[in-house]
Amino acid sequence: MSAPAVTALNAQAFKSDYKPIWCPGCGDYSVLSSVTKALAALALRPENVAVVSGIGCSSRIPAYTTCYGFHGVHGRSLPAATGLKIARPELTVIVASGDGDGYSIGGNHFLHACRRNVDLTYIVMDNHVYGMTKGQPSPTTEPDWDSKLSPGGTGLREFHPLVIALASGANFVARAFSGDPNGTAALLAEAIRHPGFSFVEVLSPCVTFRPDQRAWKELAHPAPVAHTDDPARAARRIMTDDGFNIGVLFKGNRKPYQGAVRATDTLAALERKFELEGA
Ligand SMILES: Cc1ncc(C[n+]2csc(CCOP(=O)(O)OP(=O)(O)O)c2C)c(N)n1
Ligand code: SF4
Repeated sequence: MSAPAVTALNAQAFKSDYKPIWCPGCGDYSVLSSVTKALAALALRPENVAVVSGIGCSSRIPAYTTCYGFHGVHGRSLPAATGLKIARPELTVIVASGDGDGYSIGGNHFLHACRRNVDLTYIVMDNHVYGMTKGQPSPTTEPDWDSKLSPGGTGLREFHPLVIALASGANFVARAFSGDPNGTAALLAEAIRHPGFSFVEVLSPCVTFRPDQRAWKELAHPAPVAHTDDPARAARRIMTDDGFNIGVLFKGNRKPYQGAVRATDTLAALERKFELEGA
């Protein structure tokens, strides 16, 4: 007897019954919608996908999907996701973060995740601020952004995540804008399909602490040139662009790292191997 046909799911099937508690107008609503559209477009199923995050408004995403989820420790989403993908290579693993979670406390893990090139899709919802903890500057905050918590601005130069990802070995680098949910969904689907570590920086405004980011609607524009497979060329372009070029900027050919776990290592055998004496 042939196996019953599996019907493709629509984006709604990837949304859980939990109602997001983001502020009205937050860009993260749209990113959630793009993630679910991308999963539907790839004809994936929730039981074959895991969404892993740290802490922050943006990191709430796993609970809002019907996929497996892990809402972990601030800045530590990437090591958790790396372990999961190595242990369960058949799963599609998506990692969600914010600029605070991913570039401040999680900055070290970001570098090494790029270097390891495990097959993950890393989405950073960048709003240039710590939203959840009420508006502190983050590594991508402009040096002259004046606020109650940073009077006169920090005076510190911004971190350049896309170039740092390229220098560290990421295999796919793209920039998206939450104001274009269909374009973002298409970029995410391409990132998920691409083998290795795919990094998608999504400009996702924090309407509460950065109302000035409403202007991003007018600033975002398609990247004027097609992506390259040369990381140095991509880095030069990104260093000199206006920060609002949207699209795939780099696609590499590095072989993904698959870990040293052998197919014959069952979970039970691994547990026995690491059992503590006398436990
Ligand atoms: C170890 C630890 N340090 C600090 C915090 C406090 N904290 C929670 S979320 C956050 C920053 C979140 O900013 P971001 O990642 O940019 O996400 P957003 O809320 O803007 O989406 C901080 C500092 C924490 N939860 N755990
Ligand atoms: S504080 Fe900012 S990032 Fe957090 S939910 Fe509100 S608008 Fe979104």
